[in-house]
Amino acid sequence: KNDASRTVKIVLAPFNGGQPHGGVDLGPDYMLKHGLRYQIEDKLKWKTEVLKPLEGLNLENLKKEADLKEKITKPTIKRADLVALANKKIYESCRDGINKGEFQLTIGGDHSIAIGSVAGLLSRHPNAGLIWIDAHADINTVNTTETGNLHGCPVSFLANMDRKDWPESFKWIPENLLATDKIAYIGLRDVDEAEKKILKDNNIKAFSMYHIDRFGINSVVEQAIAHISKGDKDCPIMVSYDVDAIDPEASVKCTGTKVDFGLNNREALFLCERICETGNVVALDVVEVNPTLGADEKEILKTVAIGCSIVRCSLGETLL
Ligand code: B3U
Ligand code: MN
Ligand code: MN
Repeated sequence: KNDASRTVKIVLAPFNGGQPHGGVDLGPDYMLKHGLRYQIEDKLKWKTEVLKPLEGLNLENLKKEADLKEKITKPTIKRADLVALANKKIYESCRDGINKGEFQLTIGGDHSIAIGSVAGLLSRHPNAGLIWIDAHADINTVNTTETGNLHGCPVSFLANMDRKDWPESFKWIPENLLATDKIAYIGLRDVDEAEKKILKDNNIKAFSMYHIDRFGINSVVEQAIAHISKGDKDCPIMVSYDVDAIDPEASVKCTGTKVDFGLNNREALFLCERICETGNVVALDVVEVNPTLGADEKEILKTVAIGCSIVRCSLGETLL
């Protein structure tokens, strides 16, 4: 259980190399400037510590070098070695820098950073289940990706798919990390054909917006928790939350791949409240907040604010 020590280790992952836009690396800064640490400490009474696994890497330079090289080589996956390197650092921080009773909060960055955060969490909690909240399934493999953007692929790396075709630089990822029956998706509505086949072939539990309309968010989250916990009432839970799961009109306009008809604001936070209520949440990612994609201050504030709300609701903030 995570409330023994009530310490949140905040892992800053200001990484944008898994997708084409700049600016998503500013997510952690904006959320911290919005008062995230104060909210966790003063309102919710958790201690916080900050880890910076990417400090000292000149990410922008490394990205430029990779892009220059890839203009000629045109590889099927973009900036692979850079994504692998950044994630290895995040993985090592999460594995070695966080104790078993502490809460792991990783702030992205694009969703490729979940390769490191989830791998790190699973090295401390091997039986944890993963709830992936997203408009996208992010389960393209190195062979199926159409865009070459690695933020569309993290789940395939975690689940060891097409490993024989991985670049050497990803081989630090442990082999038996995440079983496909320990994953549940919520919020899907923009899934590639190849991804649909992967979900089907592997019988992966996935709740799209259709299922939320059909059964309601409460039933969906209940089914997701039950599926990943497999009858273990103490099963540790990690939530990887891509803010593009939330409807752009509702609050999230500042994100790289907006998809209409998503979660409303209450559904978005109810998920966190209900999963937290199990007492089993050990880790959370909040990713794809891109403050540079806002038309004005108000749009930026709305996206950043709901990112912070996701954190608070996952740490036990309640309405009453
Ligand atoms: N499935 C597409 C699009 C995408 C995935 N994740 C985001 N966009 N944010 C891809 O690029 O793999
Ligand atoms: Mn995602
Ligand atoms: Mn997404």
